[in-house]
Amino acid sequence: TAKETARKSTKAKSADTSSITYSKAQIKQSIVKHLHSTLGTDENKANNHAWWKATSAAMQELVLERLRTTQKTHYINDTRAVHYFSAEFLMGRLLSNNMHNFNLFETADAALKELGVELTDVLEEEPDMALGNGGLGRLAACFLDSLATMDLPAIGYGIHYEHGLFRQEIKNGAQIERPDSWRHYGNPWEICRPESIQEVPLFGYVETKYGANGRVKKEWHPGNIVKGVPWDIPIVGYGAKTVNVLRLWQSESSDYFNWDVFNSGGYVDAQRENIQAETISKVLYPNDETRAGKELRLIQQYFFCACSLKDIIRRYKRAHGDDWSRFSEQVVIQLNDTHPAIAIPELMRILVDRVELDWDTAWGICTKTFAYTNHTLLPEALERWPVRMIEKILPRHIEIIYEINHRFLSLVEKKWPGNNVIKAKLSIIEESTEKMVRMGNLSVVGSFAVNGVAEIHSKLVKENLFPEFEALWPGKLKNVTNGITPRRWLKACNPLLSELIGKKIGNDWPSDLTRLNKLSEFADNTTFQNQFMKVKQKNKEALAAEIKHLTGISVDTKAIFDIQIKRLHEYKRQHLNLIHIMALYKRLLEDPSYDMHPRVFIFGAKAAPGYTLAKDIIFAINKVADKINNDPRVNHIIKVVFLPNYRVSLAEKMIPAADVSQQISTAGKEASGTGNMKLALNGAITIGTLDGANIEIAEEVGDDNIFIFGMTVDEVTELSKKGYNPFDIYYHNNEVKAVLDWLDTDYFTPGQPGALSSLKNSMLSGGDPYMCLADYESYSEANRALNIAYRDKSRWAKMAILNTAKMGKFTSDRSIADYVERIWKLTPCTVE
Ligand code: GL7
Repeated sequence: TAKETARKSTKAKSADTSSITYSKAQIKQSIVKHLHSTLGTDENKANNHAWWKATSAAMQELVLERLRTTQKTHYINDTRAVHYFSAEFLMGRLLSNNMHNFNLFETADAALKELGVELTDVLEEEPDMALGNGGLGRLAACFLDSLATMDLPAIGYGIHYEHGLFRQEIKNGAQIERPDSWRHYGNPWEICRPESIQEVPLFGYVETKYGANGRVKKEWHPGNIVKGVPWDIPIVGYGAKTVNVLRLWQSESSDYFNWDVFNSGGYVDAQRENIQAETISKVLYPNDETRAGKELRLIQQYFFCACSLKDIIRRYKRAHGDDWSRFSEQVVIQLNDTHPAIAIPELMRILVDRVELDWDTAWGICTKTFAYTNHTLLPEALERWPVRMIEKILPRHIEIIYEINHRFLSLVEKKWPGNNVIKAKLSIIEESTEKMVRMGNLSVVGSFAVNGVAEIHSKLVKENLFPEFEALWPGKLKNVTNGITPRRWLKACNPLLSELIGKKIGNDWPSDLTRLNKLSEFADNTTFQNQFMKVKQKNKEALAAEIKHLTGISVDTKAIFDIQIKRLHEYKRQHLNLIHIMALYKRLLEDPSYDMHPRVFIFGAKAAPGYTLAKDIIFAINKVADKINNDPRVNHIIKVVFLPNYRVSLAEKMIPAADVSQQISTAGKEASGTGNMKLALNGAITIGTLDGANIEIAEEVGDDNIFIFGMTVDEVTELSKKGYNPFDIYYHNNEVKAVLDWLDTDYFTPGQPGALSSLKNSMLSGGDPYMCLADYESYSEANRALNIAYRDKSRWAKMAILNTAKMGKFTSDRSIADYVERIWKLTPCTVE
């Protein structure tokens, strides 16, 4: 089974590292050496930044040693490998992670102490590598960790963005975006590989030629060529046996590209497009779950896919020459959403135009190589590109896409003769006023497997998004429930809890998370309950200090720490949380003896810069926070905190301190969620809807250990069918009415009445598309139950322990084992 695969390939890695022999003295010596010879400074002059770089360089020495061994081993064994194509990798910081995976964290800590330096301060110097927006990008990062940990040959391919996700500042309550410069002062982990530079053609035209045998040959004359420069980030597995690579492509102008070649017949002026080559990898598009629709975005996608495919083919040919028959045995490419879907026609182009394979052979190779993960059902996130845009940028690819579609539609015709409705629905080309290429359909047609990311999501993919595809290719649509790496999301970020767990059940859990289940035996044990909650208390104190430091707000650490951290999106319903907070505030004002345990509501969220309502919600949270936090009538009972610039490294500080995890999306909208797993793993109790992986979390922890509320997917569908009118609730629920009307006054924005009205409008006259009001009453009830539960210290402690204990399923090792078994068919390769 998948579980066994996961266990076998990761078993007992805890203390079993070659590096354990690396002593404190050696680390100390290495750090000092790098301080001197890499950084040109010394122990007396060095600041924390220099210590961070020197410490990283010392680690990187070990990392590169293992990298060389790994690459040699994979080469000798000619291993089949997975190539994870993703426009986003949200890596966060690497130093602490690499130390933990080498099992050298404590040793390095001690070494630095002897040098008079605090490791925790040093770690804070590292900028987050934020080359992603949210869950999708972080999932890719967790998967890389698991792949290396499980000794699976894998390579991540993506874009070397100069600027990752913007840094968020909050000014007068509103979000401001500032550029992120993660490698401004150099990045100690990345290695440039000029020897593997690739060239990528763009624009231009296609010439049709006729060969001697009557065969039609297509030749693409590009109007522009850009260079892709690879940067490698080593990915250290837990136990530090395998070190894989994340290869990120940076664009540069190609210096020798000779315009004169095309300077005939006036073609150049007509066809050539001038793009500044360097801009391609300049910046990550900051949209999460929305199409950017911009030409540059399509070019980014093609750029990294073309570079990566050439890289893969170069490596394949080194081992197999021109024998293409084994390609799909050696290479599997996982498409992380449709962002890299253009790789499908690109591989076809190479095989048909360059290698000169016949179409069917080429298509056979292609459809045995690609697999596609769908991450969302939101229509605004399903990518479609105008035919005309692809035609202009990739003139040969649009021809290939049409050919793929033509052949695919004859298959559809065979299955459903004469049914033009189905044909129109399944067609890769959408025949709207502006013709569009549907990248989801292209991905399904060009892949041998398609998966959703949680049971419910995969079911909806099958039943709602691609039902005919399921009929056409039974079994092609699968599920792989997401997971998170317990190394980063428990061992490294929550050292106190990790230590406590280690004392109780041993230290094998980071590589076999199901072992946490042994903690269940102690869930009723008062001593263990006290120890567990004491850790939580310490973590809350640390977060309280951070909150004070970042915002100036003091919070009561005996209060319930209630956390909602995720991108700001209407479907995630931060505004449902907010109107409930306002309702509590109102209850307290109207009845000062209203019985509730003190509670601190903590938010972290970035809004896409162009998403106005999302920014309005951030503004509203901050304005309500200002009012409540400064109202002496209630501020000993409620506090509201919005922590600016939510990112991986901030999540690592927040998650260990959470009592409550808010997972309150409208049912059917959150494909999976992964923050839900991280919070529960650290002993937070979920208040959530039956959506995404919440359903599977509820199955694992049991109904007594989670607060489920709201409509189910079926109920949401039913209500939409019937016709949902938020005014019905507004006029029947006095609390809802009072709170929404409150938003229209200037109570929270003195002198600026109406500054929060867009929120009310969205939930009322705007039709409340995410049904906040429909779920309000049920949410409020769940919160009441939660409040009562918290009052019973022992009951709460038991719930928290059981949440940690029951999270075994959600390790990304299990997700990867599922991918290996259901899709990739890889075998681990031990690196000695
Ligand atoms: C997402 C989903 O919204 C999220 O629920 C899921 O956990 C994640 C990883 O599978 O993928 N889909 C998506 O487009 N983004 C996500 O975070 C941006």
